[in-house]
Amino acid sequence: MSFDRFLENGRAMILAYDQGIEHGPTDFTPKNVDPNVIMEIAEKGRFNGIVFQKGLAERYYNGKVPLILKVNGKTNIVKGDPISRQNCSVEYAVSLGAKAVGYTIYPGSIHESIMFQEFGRIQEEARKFDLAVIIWVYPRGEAVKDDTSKDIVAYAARIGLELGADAVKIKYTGDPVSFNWAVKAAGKARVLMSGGPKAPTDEIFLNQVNGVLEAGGIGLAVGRNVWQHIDPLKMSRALRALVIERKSLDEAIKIVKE
Ligand code: FBP
Repeated sequence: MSFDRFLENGRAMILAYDQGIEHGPTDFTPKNVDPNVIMEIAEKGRFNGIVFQKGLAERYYNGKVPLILKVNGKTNIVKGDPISRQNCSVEYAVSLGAKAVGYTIYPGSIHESIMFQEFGRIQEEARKFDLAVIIWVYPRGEAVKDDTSKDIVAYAARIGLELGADAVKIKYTGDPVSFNWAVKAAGKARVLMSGGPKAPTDEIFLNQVNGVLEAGGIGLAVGRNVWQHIDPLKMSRALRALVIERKSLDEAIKIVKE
């Protein structure tokens, strides 16, 4: 299957950089606001993929790391039940060098059916081009009270499988036992952890990643915990040790503290 090209030793570490549209430049420093800096972290940090929106891919993608083209996005300016619509065709993603497309759906939003339908079309087009399909599944909206509960995260994972994604990017529940239910629900779809705001300490973040791996997840697709780190390449090395080289949590923590 086309997602295999993102795997190394059965695992994957993917660098996400679509926060500029989702949150605005508030996430950035004068350094990491420059997409070239992120491209370099992805390359030197030996990530298995980088996530860009179309505009960044056109101007900054250098082909050194497999590209995952995010084909929808929204801002956080609009309030209420979220909806995120397609902003780039699959064909254009291919022309930019993408090896996968990414799409976010918000189950629980009153607009979920629009996103489900749109994703369905994108998924089928991606198959024609032999592109992998990664779905960000973020339960949101009035009805969603706790988006990291065991049941809602497992539901998110299952939706990704049912809709035909090769990999689902979901939030961590907080412990490996409950997260394992999401991994089971995802079936043959691979499970990637979504990052969230920078964790208070490196230990906390690496512990979360370790929990995901223990639960059967194959890795992570995160941004802020890497490129907001004081030493992004050091964090990348720690992640590589833990995720790809299957070293212990203690060894990964040692690397980041070196
Ligand atoms: P982070 O690791 O920085 O949280 O990135 C993961 C991600 O899914 C991004 O791809 C996306 O831009 C962002 O989170 C969306 O965050 P949210 O919808 O929670 O504000």
